[in-house]
Amino acid sequence: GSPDYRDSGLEFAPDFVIGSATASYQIEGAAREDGRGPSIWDTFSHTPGKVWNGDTGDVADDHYHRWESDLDLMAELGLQAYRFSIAWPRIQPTGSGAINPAGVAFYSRLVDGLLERGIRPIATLYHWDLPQPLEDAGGWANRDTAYRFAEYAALTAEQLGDRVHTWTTLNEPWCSAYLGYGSGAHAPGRTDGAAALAAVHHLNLAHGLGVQEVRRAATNDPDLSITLNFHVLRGDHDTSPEAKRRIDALANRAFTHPILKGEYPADLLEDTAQVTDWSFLRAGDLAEIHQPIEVLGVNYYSTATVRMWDGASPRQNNDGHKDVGGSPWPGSRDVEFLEQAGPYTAMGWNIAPDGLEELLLALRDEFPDQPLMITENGAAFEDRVTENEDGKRVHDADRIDYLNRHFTAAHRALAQGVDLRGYQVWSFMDNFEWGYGYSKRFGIVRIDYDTLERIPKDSAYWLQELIATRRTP
Ligand code: GBH
Repeated sequence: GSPDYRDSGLEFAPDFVIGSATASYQIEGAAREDGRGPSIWDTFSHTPGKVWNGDTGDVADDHYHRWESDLDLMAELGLQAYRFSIAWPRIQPTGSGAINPAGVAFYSRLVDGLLERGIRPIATLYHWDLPQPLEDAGGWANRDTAYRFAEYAALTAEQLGDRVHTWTTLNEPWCSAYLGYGSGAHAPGRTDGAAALAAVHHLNLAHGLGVQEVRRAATNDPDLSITLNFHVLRGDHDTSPEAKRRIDALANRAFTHPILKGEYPADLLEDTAQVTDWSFLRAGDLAEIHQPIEVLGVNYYSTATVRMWDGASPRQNNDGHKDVGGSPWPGSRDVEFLEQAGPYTAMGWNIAPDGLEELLLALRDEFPDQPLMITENGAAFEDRVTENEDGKRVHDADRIDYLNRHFTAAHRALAQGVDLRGYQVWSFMDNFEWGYGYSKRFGIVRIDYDTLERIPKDSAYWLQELIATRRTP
């Protein structure tokens, strides 16, 4: 039975699922092997000027070949769960049509390997690697992509649905829509606010259709979920309430309301009326999107502080991601993102564990019956390797401190009655950090990119002890 968190000190219940997360394009490599087709991230990373240092996911951590020893390491660390993503272009190399058996076989081996080691598989169907032919047909701005996703979800659940425990349809559709089609910082690198909002809707539709397909095809009493990256908003200027309302609508409620309530917020439609007429929203869509889910996945890293730009003073834009010209805020480009108090991670993101507690409580208040899971939390820091007769070590005290503070914040939420089911640390190992290439390291396991050697950092042993003892060390 579950302990009463109000009496438990810093104890985490045995069924509070603690593990770690990765994503296919960030770790697998083997980009052209076993029939994998090209994705928008292959195209984007091979386009000069898009990714730091020209880095690509061609080799990445070579997890595609090293999966077995990677699973051994996860087992050694005692992970209760492993959250990974499935590369759509390995399952359907062109994004439609028959499955590619070699691609399915890789994930089938991976899932079996996890189960053999007693690690719960949490599979994400889409962590941003859209098959390139679907982008050539309009990508997420094209309604047809949602139907293609539903077909892919069905085929995949038919293959793996007898063994996977938890299915996540999409990872952070905010990033797919607004960074992919609005700001252009992510693949496919488009800068069109109307396309970004169409993408929001088609991603929501893909989620709803995908949930229905997986529920039909999976036989292992599946938990269905979606993972969202929430914007936790701060600001005490006169115009901060207006700025918070706008960003909350675009970033948070644009997803939570259709998915969990079956409606788009009226203020979102008004705020974006100059950008699009929302004619992509068709009768019946909201009913398709509004499907019950067992778990809402929460990714949390940082907060944002906002106010409305006065149009005169130099505009601040510290919204924590690469500014590459376009805007991720269609209809609300006049929101100013202010510099925030430190300390900061190597990404320049402010460290604010209280924001996690605040977010979990706010979600509980708005969606009281919806179980939650932290599907990503973690930090990039400049790690340093030391070596002595016992071997190589990475003393990442800053990452341990970050995780300790955030696990403690999650525990405070548990103690206030939040139905939080688990916590997946981002990331199991250093990997391709999207536009930042290999320059930013989020792993609890270090990757030596010359030898591809894996070196568990001190934070990995810290997590091992937390999982074993159920208390932060
Ligand atoms: C996640 O995205 C991704 O799922 C994962 O693949 C990635 O490697 C990982 O996180 C680390 O970046 O408003 O202050 O939070 C992160 C999504 C969204 C986080 C925008 C930063 C802006 C700054 N990002 N957000 S803030």
